Amino acid sequence: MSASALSEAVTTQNIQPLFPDVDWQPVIDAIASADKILLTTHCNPDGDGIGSQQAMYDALIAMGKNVVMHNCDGVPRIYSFLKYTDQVTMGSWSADSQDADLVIALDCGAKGRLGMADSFYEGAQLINIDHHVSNKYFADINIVDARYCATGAMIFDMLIAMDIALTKFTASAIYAAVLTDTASFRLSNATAAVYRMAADLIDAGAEPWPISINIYESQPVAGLNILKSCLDTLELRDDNRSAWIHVTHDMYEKTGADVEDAEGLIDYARSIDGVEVAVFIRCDENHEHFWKVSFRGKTTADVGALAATLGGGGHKHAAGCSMRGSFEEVRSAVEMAVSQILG
Ligand SMILES: [Mn+2]
Repeated sequence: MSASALSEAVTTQNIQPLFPDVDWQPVIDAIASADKILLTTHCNPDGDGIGSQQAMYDALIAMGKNVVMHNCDGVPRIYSFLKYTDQVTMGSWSADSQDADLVIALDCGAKGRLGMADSFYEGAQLINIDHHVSNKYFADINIVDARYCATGAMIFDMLIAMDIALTKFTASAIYAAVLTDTASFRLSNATAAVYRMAADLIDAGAEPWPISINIYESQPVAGLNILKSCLDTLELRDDNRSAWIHVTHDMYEKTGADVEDAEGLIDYARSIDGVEVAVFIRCDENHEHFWKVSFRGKTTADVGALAATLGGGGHKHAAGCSMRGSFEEVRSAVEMAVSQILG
């Protein structure tokens, strides 16, 4: 493709969707008849939630739609390079200030995970576009398909179904979503079709290296300092098939790091030879007795099922739950659950 062609939006006419059997018509119709559309994603949004929201926002405003974005939590710093992230409002929002007639929830498995009061959705049609196998089908229209590696990949297919041209920005936002949900195209969800989609996104102007630099190579020093203290907590259990790390409140204070800096540390635990399940227990920054527990599975272990036994959810290879109590209490409950699935 010539450089001049890259400066323009790329038509999706010759691009293959990942799953042509998905029926996007209900979403297309709802968008066509909506006056004001609100795009939202789950609490503690990740690259897939933010990337999907950004891509969809870009495509919908290009159609001349009135679109707003609102999430319960802020956009992580590493995704702030996506240009419309400054348009995302956050926090709890009173029902009367929410006047969209169509709310689209992206990458979110359950209504509660959106973090809004029920009254927030009153008077609006709700659409749920998601790839979590544990999805609760909580909306009026549910496009839920666990074959997709990322919700961003679903947006890719939706735009093709809508015959909307891929702009450089839309392609970049989808690329960021897919890059993060496939752990840089390394997980088993990174199929040949996903690589072909990535190539289509690059043809449309997405630039892999600058996107990677923004997401993975722009850490504050505090991020490396929390990595140092976190790796000091590394322990192996279950005949070296589970690897455990944690971050306590104290460690945030000593390093000056925050929850965002601790994202991704679990990958170090999974990277150990022979480890099937990685566990990362981290303290909430503001509540010493609130803990977020993340799980990563390598081959056969289903950490989504594991997290479900602890009241959480997720995918086979990536899942999590929230727990309350002292570190010792949380740790021993999780140890029991992990030992059980590694039986
Ligand atoms: Mn996702």
